[in-house]
This record gives sequence, structure tokens and C-alpha cells, in this order.
Amino acid sequence: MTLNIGVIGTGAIGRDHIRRCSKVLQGSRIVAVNDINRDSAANVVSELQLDAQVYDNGHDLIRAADVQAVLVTSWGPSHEEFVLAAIAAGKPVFCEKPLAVTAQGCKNIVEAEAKQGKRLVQVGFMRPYDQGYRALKQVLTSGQIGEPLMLHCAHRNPTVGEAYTTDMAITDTLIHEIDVLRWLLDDDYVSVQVVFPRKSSKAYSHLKDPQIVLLETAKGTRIDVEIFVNCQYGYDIQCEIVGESGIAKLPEPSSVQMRSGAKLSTEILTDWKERFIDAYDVELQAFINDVQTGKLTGPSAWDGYAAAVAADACIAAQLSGEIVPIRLPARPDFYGK
Ligand code: NAD
Ligand code: NAI
Ligand code: ISE
Repeated sequence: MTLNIGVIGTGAIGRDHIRRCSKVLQGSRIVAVNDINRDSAANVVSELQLDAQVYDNGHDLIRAADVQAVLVTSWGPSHEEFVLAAIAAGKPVFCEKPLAVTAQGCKNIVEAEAKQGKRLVQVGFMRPYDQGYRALKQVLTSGQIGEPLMLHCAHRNPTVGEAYTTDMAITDTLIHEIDVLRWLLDDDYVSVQVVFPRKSSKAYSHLKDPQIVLLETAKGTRIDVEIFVNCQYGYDIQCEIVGESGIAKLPEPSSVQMRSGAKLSTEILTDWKERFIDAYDVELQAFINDVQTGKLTGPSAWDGYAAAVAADACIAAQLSGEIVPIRLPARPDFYGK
């Protein structure tokens, strides 16, 4: 069976996911697209030669009889209304991060999904599908380095645009670490503090960059994440786990090693789209397969909510400089033990 997908939001990642679902993955086709910029939606249909209808609004797309599943890749503040509408229509929905821009918005989705009685939501947290993070989790769960005591992480982008603000270091950037480290450690966060090192002269004057986020988990593991979104040199994701009897580090993406010009070098990626390209393929193929078997297993609305609760606390910590508690309610049975 081929799954008919409708996509709301045809910006950078919307286009990339449309390319995936129509040209790379198995078992899906794109039958409907929408963007508040109609030309953007129409262009993607002609550029990728899709047999898809362009809708003037996302709600009509969700209601369309031939749309069996929805991808929400519009900008963050619009996610909640489209996900709620898909749940109300009983249609599975893959929503890019953030699930909603506030914890309350995510809670509304969790409650609507539970009331509806079946998992319908997958959040676009792709790092748990990345081979490198999966290998790291394997090492950790095998006990080879003992219990994890400390994690040293970094999320670095070469540059960001002028619209990027200090809180987006949390909601747009750190949100991936918030999600994947929770999954990696099988633990939840209990507190956070944010400290600001000397500001880089390469950042716009309104942006505090870099930042260091210090998280503590329920089991007592301490995590430091450096967020540096004007690092200039590349898109660089680091994660090192210090365990009781050893250290495990996220593998670097594979790259040809060169000896040239009296230097030994390997390339560093600069575009985030390339760094997790395989993970995006795997997460969406899993969504397509799971919709067809009738049971979603990927990152859930609860995972989206948990990330939003932590993100809200991180933003409060940015503003106060204090250690801020993170209070995640107990996970409902609906989302598994
Ligand atoms: P973008 O600005 O390139 O694209 C967003 C698109 O959504 C634009 O074309 C805009 O016109 C459209 N849009 C906005 N509001 C809309 C509405 N109400 N109805 C229909 N269309 C609407 O942004 P992007 O980089 O593609 O990011 C989109 C989303 O994907 C964001 O939530 C972002 O956080 C997320 N994202 C996730 C990853 C990841 O690694 N998982 C990477 C990039 C972006
Ligand atoms: P699992 O399914 O046993 O889940 C482990 C725990 O992690 C669960 O308690 C779950 O609630 C939690 N979790 C899942 N996604 C999370 C997220 N995004 N954030 C926080 N916590 C999360 O573990 P498994 O088999 O390791 O699967 C993890 C993810 O990888 C799942 O989403 C699964 O669908 C996917 N997967 C990918 C495969 C691949 O080939 N890349 C193969 C198998 C699973
Ligand atoms: C983007 O929104 C993402 O989600 C990428 O994964 C992230 O690393 C990048 O910095 C963001 O702009």
C-alpha cells in the first residue's frame, strides 16, 4: 500500500522531506501541499514534478479525503493548531520540532491524543535514529564504561541570521540535545542553569553567543552543553560520556582523510541538512511503516512535551542566571512505562 501524504510548510525542511517521501523512501507519495506562501508550495510541486494538489490552507489539506497522513513542517508557532486538527480528523501526523512553542501547547496535544485513544503523533526528533547516537547508546547500555557520570556536549553552527534570538538557542538548537540525551541516558532532567561566557564579536549585538547550559538528571548525571551558533568553522555536534570506568564519544561523520599541502585533514560539514541526512530518512521511513502497520513507535507527543518542559525551564534560567528546577509530571500509561 502507498501512503498518501499531505505536507504543510514547504520551506527548507518541508522541501527536503517532500523530496524524501516522493523520491527516496518506500511506500509513500505526496498528494497535497500547502504553504502560507502559495508560490513556494506551487514551486515545489513543479520542481519535483509531483502529482499533488496545492491547498490554500492547512486545514483544508488535513480534511482532504485523499490525505491519509500529514507532515507539519511550517514554522514552530503554527504546529499546535495543525497537529490538533490532524488528531481531530483521526489522521497520523509527523510534526517537526518543536511540537508546540510552549509546554502548555504540547500538553494540549498530549491530552487530545490520549482522549482520541490511539497514538497519532510522531515528533521530528531525528537524532535517536542516527547511527552514531545509536552506537553510543549501545556502548552505554552494554555497561562497557559503567554508569554515566558526566556528559560534555556541543552544538555549533557556523552562523545564524539576524532573526535568531537568545532564547532560540534553547527552542531551536538545544532542543535536539534536550531530546536525544534524555533518550540516550533513559533519564529525565531535574534542574538547569545557563551561563554566558565572553560574547563572540561575530554574533549580532542582540544575541548572547556562546552559551553554556548545565543540566542535572534525576539519577544525578551532570551535563554541560555548549551552544555556539556563530563558531564560523562548521556545523559540529559533539557528545562525550564520562562513565565510571571509561569514556565514550559520538563518532564523527565519515569523511575522507587527506594528506596534502603538508597537512593531514578531514572535512567538517557546514550544513545541518547533511549532518543527519540518513537519520531523517530513517525517521520518516519508520513513520510511513508504522502508519501502515497501525502502531507509531517513534518520538511521541509525550517526548515533545518533555522537551518543552525542559526548554521552558532553560529559558527561565537564561533570564535569571539561577538554578531552575525542571518538573516533568509522571508519564501517563498511554505513552508506555
Ligand atoms: P522555513 O522558514 O524555511 O520554512 C517554513 C515554511 O512554513 C515557510 O515556507 C513558511 O511560509 C511556511 N509557513 C509558516 N506558517 C505557515 C502556516 N500557518 N501555514 C502554512 N505554511 C506556513 O523553516 P524550516 O527551516 O523549513 O523549519 C520549519 C520547521 O522545521 C521548524 O519548526 C524548524 O524548527 C523545523 N526544523 C527541524 C529540523 C530538524 O533537524 N529536525 C531542521 C530544520 C528545521
Ligand atoms: P525503545 O523503543 O525501547 O525506547 C527507549 C525509551 O526511549 C522509551 O522509554 C521511549 O519512551 C524513549 N524515547 C523514544 N524516543 C524518544 C525521544 N525522542 N526522546 C526521549 N525519549 C524517547 O528504544 P529503541 O528501540 O532504541 O528505539 C528508539 C527510537 O529509535 C525509536 O523511536 C525507534 O522507533 C527508533 N528505531 C530506529 C531504528 C533504526 O534502525 N534506526 C531501529 C529501531 C528503532
Ligand atoms: C535547525 O532548526 C535544526 O533543527 C537543526 O537540526 C539544528 O541543528 C539547526 O541549528 C537549526 O537551525
